[in-house]
Amino acid sequence: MATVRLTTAQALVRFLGAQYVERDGVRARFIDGCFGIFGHGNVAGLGEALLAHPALLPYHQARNEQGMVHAAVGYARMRNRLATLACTTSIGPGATNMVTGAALATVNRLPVLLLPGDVFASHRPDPVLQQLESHAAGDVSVNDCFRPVSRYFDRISRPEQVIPAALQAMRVLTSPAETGAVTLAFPQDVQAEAFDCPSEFLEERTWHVPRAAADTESLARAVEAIRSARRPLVIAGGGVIYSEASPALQAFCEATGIPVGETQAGKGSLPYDHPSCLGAVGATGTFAANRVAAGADLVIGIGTRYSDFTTASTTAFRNPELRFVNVNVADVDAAKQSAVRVVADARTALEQLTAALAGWSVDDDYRAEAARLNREWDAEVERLYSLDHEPLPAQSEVLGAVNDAAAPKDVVVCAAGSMPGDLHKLWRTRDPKSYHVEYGYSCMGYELAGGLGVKMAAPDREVFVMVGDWSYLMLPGELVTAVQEDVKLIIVLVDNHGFNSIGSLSRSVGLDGFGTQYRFARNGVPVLDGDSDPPPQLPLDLAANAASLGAEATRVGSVAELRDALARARESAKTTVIVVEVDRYEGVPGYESWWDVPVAEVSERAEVRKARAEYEAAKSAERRYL
Ligand SMILES: Cc1ncc(C[n+]2csc(CCOP(=O)(O)OP(=O)(O)O)c2C)c(N)n1
Ligand SMILES: [Mg+2]
Repeated sequence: MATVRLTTAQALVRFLGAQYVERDGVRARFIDGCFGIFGHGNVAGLGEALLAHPALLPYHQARNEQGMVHAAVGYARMRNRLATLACTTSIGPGATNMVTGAALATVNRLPVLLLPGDVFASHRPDPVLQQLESHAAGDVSVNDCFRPVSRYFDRISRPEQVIPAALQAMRVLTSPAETGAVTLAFPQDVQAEAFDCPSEFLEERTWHVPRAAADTESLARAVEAIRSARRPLVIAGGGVIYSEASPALQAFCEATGIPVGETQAGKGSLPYDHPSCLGAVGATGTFAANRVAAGADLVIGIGTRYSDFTTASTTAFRNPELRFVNVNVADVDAAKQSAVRVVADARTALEQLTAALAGWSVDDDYRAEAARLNREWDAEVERLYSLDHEPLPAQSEVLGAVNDAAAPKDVVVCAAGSMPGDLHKLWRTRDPKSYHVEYGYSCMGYELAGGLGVKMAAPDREVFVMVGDWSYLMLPGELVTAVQEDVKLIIVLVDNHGFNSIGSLSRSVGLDGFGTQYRFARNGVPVLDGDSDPPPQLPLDLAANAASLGAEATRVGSVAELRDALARARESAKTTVIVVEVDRYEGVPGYESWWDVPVAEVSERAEVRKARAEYEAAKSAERRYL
């Protein structure tokens, strides 16, 4: 067998650069590049290999290891999990900075390949700088933190071990059912060590992504459940988008008249103005979807994990006769809610269901009810887009202005705070890839970095990043990366001087917004929220901050100015940050839904006791779907 003398790091880089993915006859490179921040643990080993192979695995510099994983996640999601980026770090803090990103990827079922440097496999110079010394185990390093947040974890302790580790990594990354973060911890001495690498390992390899069909009996059970339902409802999750199943879903809805509620990851499965589209479902849902959900006798979950936001903490579906059919590539999701389990690709299963149900439809009244609710909901969106609130605009008007500025294929990116819920309800989505809200982990700091990855994956689309003031402050550094990489973003920084989201939540549980606004200390004593004499705001200038990081930055004082600034940002080739202040108390209401956040059972505060009584009443509506 032919071999080549390579370092372990060179072998891995050459392997990764030769991996292809194929689905529906379309074949493309899988690992399109490698983000990295160098330190000891990767500068000499992987650094040398990346320098030697710039075409195989283009290197991108980042500011923060967490941010670069977010960028890789944004990239992978935009590419429907058919491509991603690798991330390499030094040992110790560089490595553990990626743990949050790994969890985010795994929770959202998005493929990223993480290559944290690790301590010497030989243990000769222990303890090296940044090494954790365990008193009880010689084989533990901080990288063991990656185990619970990775779909696959291995530590490459000998050069030849890179072969099975890399093959397993690719298997998991390209499996629609298993994908998430894959971590190959890479001891620094092993990276630099040479071995006789089999040439075959380095040859091009194609990973075929299957479209599993439903087996005959599962399909028959699902068809039987649908035929006997009077008020069925589809819940479209991220799986619909990743499977590129929107046309199949639309055909299914048009043939059967079954309406659709969308999860955060599934939003955009149907265009917002399609008569079967009821929009967002669950805790951040529309009245259209939530009313239909409450009475549905059959819920057909397609590509959804049924998070508590989707089920409104198990209160969304209230029909006593309720049953579930779940179509999912992952058995773990298909089996939820004691459903009729259809383990299959979303697009394939929808085509099978449409064919098997030919000639069957819900009754005309139900079909008309969905179409009417779709229009009534859009009237509510229009109302909230044009509140003309003064003196500061409402957040919903800001979303309306951005929605107007975005072309159908442009992408909105968001992750945490009050905007994800408002976007879920209000964003008029016209293309399946135009809505990118990370709400599996809802990680503050994802917005800018994730948006960077989205734009790298889809340079032809404008990317509008919606970020709250506090999320911005958590991880602004990737703005520098966007400027440096010449990746254009339009960032709308919505400033309400603190946590609108958790502020409202805090007030709703009787805590008066405690700890959710920026506050001075007065005479050395921190001033608590709820103080009747609020101290002055901190002297923050977020536009100046963004400008100092290289963006074109501007502060606008009204929705009209925002519209002008958005038009200019579209024209510009550069990354723009538009700071807009909104009224923190002018929120979008909830629509016939609830979210379970436990309230203190005993408290000296009367407001808390009142909130607890309301909590107990609402909680009594929670159900088990057995
Ligand atoms: C990393 C991280 N820490 C904490 C939270 C909990 N959390 C959710 S929203 C939020 C406040 C967000 O503030 P901001 O970005 O200003 O958005 P706003 O709520 O004002 O819309 C916090 C602390 C989180 N989601 N992510
Ligand atoms: Mg805020």
